[in-house]
Amino acid sequence: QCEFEDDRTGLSKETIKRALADNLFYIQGKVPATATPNDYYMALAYTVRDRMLQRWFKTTEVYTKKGVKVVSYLSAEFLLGPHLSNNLINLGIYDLVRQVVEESGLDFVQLREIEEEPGLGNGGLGRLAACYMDSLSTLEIPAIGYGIRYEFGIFDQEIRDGWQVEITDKWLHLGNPWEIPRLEETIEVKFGGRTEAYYDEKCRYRVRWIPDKVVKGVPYDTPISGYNVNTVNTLRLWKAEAPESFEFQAFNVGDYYGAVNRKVVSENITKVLYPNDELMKGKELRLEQQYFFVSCSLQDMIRLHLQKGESLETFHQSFAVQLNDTHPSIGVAELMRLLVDEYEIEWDQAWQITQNTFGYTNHTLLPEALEKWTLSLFKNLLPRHLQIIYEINQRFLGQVRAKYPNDSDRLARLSLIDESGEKYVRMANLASVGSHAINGVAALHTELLKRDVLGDFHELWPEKFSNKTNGVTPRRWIVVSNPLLANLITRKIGADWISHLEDLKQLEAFIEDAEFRREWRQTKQDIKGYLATYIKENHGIEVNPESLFDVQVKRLHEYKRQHLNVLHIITLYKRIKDNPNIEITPRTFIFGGKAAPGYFMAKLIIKLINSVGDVVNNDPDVRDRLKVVFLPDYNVRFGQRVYPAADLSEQISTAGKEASGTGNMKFAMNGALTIGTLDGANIEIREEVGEENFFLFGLTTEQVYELKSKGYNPWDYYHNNPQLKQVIDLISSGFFSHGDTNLFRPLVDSLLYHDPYMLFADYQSYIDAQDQVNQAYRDQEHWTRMSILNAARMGKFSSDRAILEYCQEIWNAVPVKIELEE
Ligand code: DL6
Repeated sequence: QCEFEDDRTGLSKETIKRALADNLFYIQGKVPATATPNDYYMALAYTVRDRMLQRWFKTTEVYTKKGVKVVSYLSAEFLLGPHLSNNLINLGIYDLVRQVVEESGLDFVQLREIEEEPGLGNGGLGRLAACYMDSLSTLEIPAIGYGIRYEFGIFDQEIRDGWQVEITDKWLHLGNPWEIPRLEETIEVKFGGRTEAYYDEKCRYRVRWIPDKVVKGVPYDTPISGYNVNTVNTLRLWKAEAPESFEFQAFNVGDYYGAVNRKVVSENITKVLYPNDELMKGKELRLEQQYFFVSCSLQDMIRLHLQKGESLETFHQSFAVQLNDTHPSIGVAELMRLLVDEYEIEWDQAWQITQNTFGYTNHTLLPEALEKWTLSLFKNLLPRHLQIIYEINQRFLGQVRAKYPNDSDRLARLSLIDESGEKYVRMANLASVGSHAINGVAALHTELLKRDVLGDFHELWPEKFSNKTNGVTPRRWIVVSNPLLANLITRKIGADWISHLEDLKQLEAFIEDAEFRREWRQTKQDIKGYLATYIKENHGIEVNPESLFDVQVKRLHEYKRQHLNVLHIITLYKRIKDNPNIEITPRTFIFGGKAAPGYFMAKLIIKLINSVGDVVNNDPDVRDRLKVVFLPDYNVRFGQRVYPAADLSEQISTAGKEASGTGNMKFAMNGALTIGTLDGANIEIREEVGEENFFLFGLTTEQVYELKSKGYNPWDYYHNNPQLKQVIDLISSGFFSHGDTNLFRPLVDSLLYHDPYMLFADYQSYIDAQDQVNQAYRDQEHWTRMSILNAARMGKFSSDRAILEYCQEIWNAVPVKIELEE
């Protein structure tokens, strides 16, 4: 036993206090007299990171020594959220560190809130990647996440005069204490130029790529801790830099400006995250980003594999590479290029290795989100890859022809090249052909993938397809976000549920315990109170914490139908105006979410929410029974505040459009009830929690298809439903726009003339379900029972369950225990 603990690893209060002061002085270069709160935050973050480093180092050492199979999660987005609290929880030192900070005379909450969150993602897909990294570490699965270190993440959103305004997200401006650059592991990536055929010394036909640009990829590593285990995996994000030697000496002598400009252009690759979540725009820089991070990552994996002293024939035994949607799917052609051109492996063998390596997860059915690149763009940027894709395609279509002779339509659909008009490379086809496993992210989504989007591939290779319903991590989404509820649950059933979420079932045993129900209700009430205070302090709006908190937070999109929610608000408002003394369940409608900057209709929906809010919130007839708040800049941190406070979770997308949803899971885990359609994971949530504990409405996917094919006419609904007509007419009349009848016309016209997401068809059923919600909320005892049952039955939706399924059914990966004393 040492007399003194090591300052970097010790866990006694005194040691942590000393470490904090030490890091303030030696890393931040400050003394208390000059230190800012940010300096203290940085010192605190380094103190916590120090306590992860030994585990991190040990984890890497064990993986290397044992030569284990590693899951490599390739994702253009990782929406991590703040690190500090999450790491404190995972290390089991949250309360201790909080105490030390406070005993040092500092405000822990203030320091915690200073952290800039790394918003390196748009929404669901990026956040899922972050949850999966947490689960991989918690389950002790050797894993590495590969992505892009965007200098500017998802924009910050401000609301001015009801409209969204985008502000650059400068998350790195005060430094990032959680990452470590590994300059010595820099990798070179080629772009552009041409290819050249030649015969090698053994007279074999080969191709070499002569690029016109080389960019350096510098890895920045972030430790990803697991809960209650020693495993600390790595998230490796690549930053683009220009190689000085190439730019300044050989090519640009005398052209200083040109050389600097080329440097700037190279470094642009990782400057900014594209802010579209479900819209593919064929921008060259985006393809550059994708290829850049994928090439860096595959070269990195090959380097690690070769370091083991193994040949590349066993590469797929070292790495299971998962493609998080098609964004990294150029990896299929890149691995082939590396194996065939650079390591001189025969095509057939290289193809086998490639297919055995990759798995592909699809996250969307929306046609506008499916990635494709024009041939000309592809040829300019990646000329060798285009040749490889042609070769893959030719061989693949040969197989298809053999199986389905004389079926040219099928051939055209399956081809990696879309030749129906301008020619494109289809990335979903490339990912499907190059992977041994393809999955959707909820049961319905997988069925629709198999039937429609990837129907021909499913017919060809049914065995490749499986479903992996999404999940979310209970560490961040209950323990970090909702400590009050987490403590109540732990007091009742112990703490095992945090890593075995199915244990929440044990709460059902207490459903008849009136005292437990009272505590549950009180907890929710307290959290709603905090949110109400936050809204008042930050946005100046008074909300009643006793009212039903009805929350819809997610990206703004017509298919997610935030405007259907608005139609309901106006319906209630109209009822009050027609009968001011009507008995109505008081509600606070809370919205949050960003619209893609170029998505006019989504931005108009934000304006509509704010405009309706202005009227409703200020009308004395309403007497505060309804409140509408749009909270700007919805992000992970804000999610942590709002999920725990919700009574009602709005999951109201048109059936067949939302691949899964994960917000739906976070709400229910925190005891909110769902009003939702039979879409995405809502279906499975309803199955788990019981139909009596879920407010269902709307058309099914089949009914949506059927109605569309029969010829859907929104006017019929408008004319036949006086309530709906009044609501629409009120918007059209300029009532919510100071008499301006043009402002919302594009939205109203879209509904009246097209209604692509069938709001009118679902309107009445939605209103009826909302009326049931009102009734149910009045019986607080009953509501509390339903709330408890929702949380208790959410075990399935832990990301731990999802990751275990991936490990067993796709990756063939097993846990590796990390012992610190080995
Ligand atoms: O799988 C994660 C998440 C799903 O829960 C959402 O339903 C889905 O919309 C989202 N998809 C995207 C689109 N990106 N692409 N491609 O974020 O994935």
